[in-house]
Amino acid sequence: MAKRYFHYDEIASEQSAGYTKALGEEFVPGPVDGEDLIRSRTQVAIVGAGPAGLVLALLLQHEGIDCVVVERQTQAYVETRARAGFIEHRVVEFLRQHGLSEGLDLRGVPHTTCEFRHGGSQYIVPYGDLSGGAHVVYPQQFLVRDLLELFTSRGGKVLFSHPAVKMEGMEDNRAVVTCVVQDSSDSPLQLELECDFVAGCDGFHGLSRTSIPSTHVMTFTKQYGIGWLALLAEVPSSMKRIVYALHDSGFAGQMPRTPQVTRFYLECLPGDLESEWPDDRVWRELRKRMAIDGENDLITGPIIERRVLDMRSVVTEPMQYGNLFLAGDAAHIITPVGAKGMNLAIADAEVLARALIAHYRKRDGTLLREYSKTRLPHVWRVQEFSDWMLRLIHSTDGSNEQAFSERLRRARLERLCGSNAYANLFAESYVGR
Ligand code: RFL
Repeated sequence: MAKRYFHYDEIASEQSAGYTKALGEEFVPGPVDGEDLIRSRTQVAIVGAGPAGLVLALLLQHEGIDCVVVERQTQAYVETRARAGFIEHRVVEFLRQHGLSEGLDLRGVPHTTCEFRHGGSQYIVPYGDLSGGAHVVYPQQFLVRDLLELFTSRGGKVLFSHPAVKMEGMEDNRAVVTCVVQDSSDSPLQLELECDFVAGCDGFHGLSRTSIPSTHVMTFTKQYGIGWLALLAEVPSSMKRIVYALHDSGFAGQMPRTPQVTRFYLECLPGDLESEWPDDRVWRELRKRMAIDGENDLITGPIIERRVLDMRSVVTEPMQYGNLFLAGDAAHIITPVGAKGMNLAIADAEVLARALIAHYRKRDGTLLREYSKTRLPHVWRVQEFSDWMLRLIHSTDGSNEQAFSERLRRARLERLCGSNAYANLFAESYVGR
């Protein structure tokens, strides 16, 4: 049966009313496993409305390049998913240059100092002065909301509740992304999105990376055998700076988020269940591990989120396959130790956008061909820094030689506070200059 083609504008504008009802006799149901089918076309299909996908979408939109974002989750889910908070100096500058920083400039808080606590001593590192840069603390969900609002207010279309379920034709210039339309009707509808390019910005559990034949990619993985209990508490930050506490019982950290909400981390066993960490145990461990000379100034309050994370890092090489380009967590994940994941995702989107713009505006495909080669050295530099930091703040290095590791940690901290060259290198990598 012949299939009718729709521009995504027609689909998106009718989305709230439900496709079936809105398009009525306008579309011809196709015989795809008994499901209805709609076809549409765009230049760049962006899979995933996280930081990578939305930054890419805005940069392409600015250049008049047609793109459509398909997102598995609902808008409400995407706009409230709390994860990152530290935005690197270079990324802040980039967002400003492109007019994407209004909310961040209004509500973000610059941070320039961090503190390590070890054996009753405090080691304060003024990384801002050392590097001439600053982090801005601005929760990821706020940034995502800002980017979404900008993109849609300029006419951009994001198809929420549209999980991509199939990607084909990337190797022979006939890329098609198939999504299932999750509406309330009984018969599910499929959307086939034909495009020149697919930007796989769908995070670590997305479809893009796994759509590349295994013969064409290498995946490098490091499992650290360490767990972190990631917590969000409805309390103001007790200490106004970022704190990394190195303790015999394990690492504890405090990362400011908003005046009312603070993120804490507690090292735990990788397989721990959240239920094994009730509030009183969490606060007891945080108090103990963050104390200086038995004293601490921790403000306690309701814990609004707790999640056990496995410390692991993964890099996929290359970050492209035919006309499919991976960006952000879809291509690499990094332990949250150095607060780098979202920053890498935005940096990928920046480079990919530049390459796509050169392709469409100058008919020059060089940057696209070299996308992976351009990004991977930066990705590995950041992985190296995160790995260094992870070894600094955890006593478990898998060697059973705990006492030796302890002394190494102290030596590292003393150099960090005693050697300008050492501290400068840390500050530059940490702040992302
Ligand atoms: P995201 O944000 O995961 O977005 C991917 C989007 O793709 C959608 N998706 C699909 N859509 C359509 N079809 C499919 N088949 C799909 N499959 C998935 C998903 O629903 C989602 O909306 O990836 P992106 O854009 O690459 O951004 C990466 C960042 O989110 C991530 O690296 C950071 O959150 C990591 N991270 C931190 N990064 C920092 O730079 N600074 C930090 O301070 C920081 N803190 C953190 C973090 C991550 C954490 N967790 C939870 C792992 C703290 C934590 C606790």
